[in-house]
Amino acid sequence: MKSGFVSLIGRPNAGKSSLLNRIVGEKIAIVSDKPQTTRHRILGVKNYPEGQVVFVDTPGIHRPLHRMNVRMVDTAKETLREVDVVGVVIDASESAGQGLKYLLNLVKDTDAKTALILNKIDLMKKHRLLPVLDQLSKEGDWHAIVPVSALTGDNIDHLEEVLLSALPEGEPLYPPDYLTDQPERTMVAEMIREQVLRLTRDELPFSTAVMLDKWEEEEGQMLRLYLTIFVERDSQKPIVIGRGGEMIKEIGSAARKEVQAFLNRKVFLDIRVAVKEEWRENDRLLDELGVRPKDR
Ligand SMILES: Nc1nc2c(ncn2[C@@H]2O[C@H](COP(=O)(O)OP(=O)(O)OP(=O)(O)O)[C@@H](O)[C@H]2O)c(=O)[nH]1
Ligand SMILES: [Mg+2]
Repeated sequence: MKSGFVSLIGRPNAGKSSLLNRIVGEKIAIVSDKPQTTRHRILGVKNYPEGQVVFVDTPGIHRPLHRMNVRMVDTAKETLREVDVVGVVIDASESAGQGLKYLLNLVKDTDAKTALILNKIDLMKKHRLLPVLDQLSKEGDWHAIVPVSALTGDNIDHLEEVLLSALPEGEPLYPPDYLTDQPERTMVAEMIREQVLRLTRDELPFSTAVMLDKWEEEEGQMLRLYLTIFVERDSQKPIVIGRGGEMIKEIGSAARKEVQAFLNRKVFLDIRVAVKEEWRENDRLLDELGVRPKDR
């Protein structure tokens, strides 16, 4: 039997979380078209007849401008020392820049095996993929190079085979029914944040956080969940609330559908919006939000 950890590391928006969800077959990580969506490490476990793979989704590697972002990038970097295989996820349809160079350099220092995962091939013509593949093959000591599409599922089976076979021999690390390390409460707060990301623009996606304040369960009553959406400035509050409360209503009703399907029961969401200046620099709040400090 094979078993071990495979991290998914890469630039923001490369499709790491989409890939994790696709592989484990459940939506355990939120996804958005805005960069810096994932803020903490997320485990997803998959069992195969030949063994068990523990996938580790990480925040995108970027130049951090706030304490929150330093924590995010540290979280991702730490996994380089903790896993058996590092899956470097790259958006193959995007042209290479300084950020990619930084990432590839970082990965050179790991003792783990490295696999290059070229994602979003559905966006590319084959003749455009070949030169990208050729170029990147020289930029690392790759155990394997696998083009995939997390969106369509193209070549994902092959990717899983490659990653599983790269792991050491060992017994499963988690019980067979274990899917993720994320508590239900975190998943719920993330579902609300996903809707905020989907429905808002400009700086708002970066400067909002969602906290679950209370989980109220009373005999014979609908489950009531109280949440706060934090923004950084007074001027951002009306954007999240919307004219006549339309935006917050839309966020709430879309999130409620997701939460109800996830918890498999009827839920009442009580969402408020609060201003917390410079929360991205606030260590205590970041701890509470689960954006892990370095010395966790
Ligand atoms: N066309 C296409 N889009 C994809 C694919 N994989 C992911 N996406 C899209 O790319 C965007 C980013 O996806 P995420 O999975 O959130 O990316 P990520 O790497 O986890 O991003 P961060 O958490 O911000 O680091 C979303 O809009 C996805 O729908 C793919 O294979 N093809
Ligand atoms: Mg992500």
